[in-house]
Amino acid sequence: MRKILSLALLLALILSDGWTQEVWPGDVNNNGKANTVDLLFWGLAYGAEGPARADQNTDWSAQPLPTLWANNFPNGLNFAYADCNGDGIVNDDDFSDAIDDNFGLEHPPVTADFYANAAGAAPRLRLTPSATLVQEGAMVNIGLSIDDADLPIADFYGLAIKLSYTTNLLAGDDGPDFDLVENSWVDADESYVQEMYVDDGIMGTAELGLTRTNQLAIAVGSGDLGTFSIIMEDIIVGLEVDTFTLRIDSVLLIDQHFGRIPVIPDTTQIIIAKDTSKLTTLNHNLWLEEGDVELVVFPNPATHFLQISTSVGIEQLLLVDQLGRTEIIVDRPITSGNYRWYLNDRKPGIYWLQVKTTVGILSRKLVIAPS
Ligand SMILES: [Ca+2]
Ligand SMILES: [Ca+2]
Repeated sequence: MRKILSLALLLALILSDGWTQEVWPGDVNNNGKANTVDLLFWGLAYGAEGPARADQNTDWSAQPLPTLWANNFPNGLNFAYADCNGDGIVNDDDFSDAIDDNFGLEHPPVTADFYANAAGAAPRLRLTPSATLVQEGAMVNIGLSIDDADLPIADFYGLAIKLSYTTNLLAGDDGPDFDLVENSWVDADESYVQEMYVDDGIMGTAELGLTRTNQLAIAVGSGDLGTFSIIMEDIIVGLEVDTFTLRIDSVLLIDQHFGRIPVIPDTTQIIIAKDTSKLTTLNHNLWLEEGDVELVVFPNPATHFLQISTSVGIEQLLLVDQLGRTEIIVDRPITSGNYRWYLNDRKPGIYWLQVKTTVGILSRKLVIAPS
């Protein structure tokens, strides 16, 4: 009997709100996960006050919802969800003790965060590296900015992005650092702006959140939002060059009413070389992936000769052995077509062909077999 009653009660609770009547501290949008999108909701509710919870803590567990607050988010969710620690006010403690502390934790089912990536004519997030070709061990800064030349954003309130990057190429197995630009257009009115940046160097992922807190939007201005900084570690023996990629996978930019403004994300690549002087003749410092161009190397394994069939021009062809020793095979531009080189008496073993084409660099593993 008691079980039937509690089921009926649960059903009534679900029907009354359309969702569960529990607060998970840090999951402000109640989608099952604490992340930087919750920071955006927190920013909209910042400063609001309402009934406190009976049990005030920030443990990652279901907390009974208090009496509903006077305000709701535009999606209908009550502001009480933004009071993560349950003390009756939405302030910095809710961010630092719950959203930040419980970042990444989930209580399934996890539903969508509704990122709004754009394609075509839309404002654009830009990743601008200080260099695209560096020596191993070098430090590179990558500026993050919004380019709204095509479509000005008059109503910036907050931004949340998810990033991914190449693992194993950064010093200390760490992710990129991020520094927010101080006194930028984001807080041109000197309002309080909260930033949140979390990276996972093992997974190669990071999230950045940025929100205003005064319920007033601001127009996007010129200049960087912030800077990612990375130190390129030594590349592995056997490789002449390697490529670090930083990619914005998802972006959510909102106005002060949680209107989503679609934005085009960006990707940047930085080539790390043992000896950059060998690569400076490149027209495009772009690391090609398999399938980007038609370039066939055969036979492989090779014995007496090597034949290359290419659909694009080649500027330089390097043969790199497993100790990283490099030999230039072709040092002047050749056009598309079929070419043959004799291997003469090169030592059998595993090599890499570094092919600098007119559209980018690619690498092919090559085995030279005993003849
Ligand atoms: Ca959430
Ligand atoms: Ca609070």
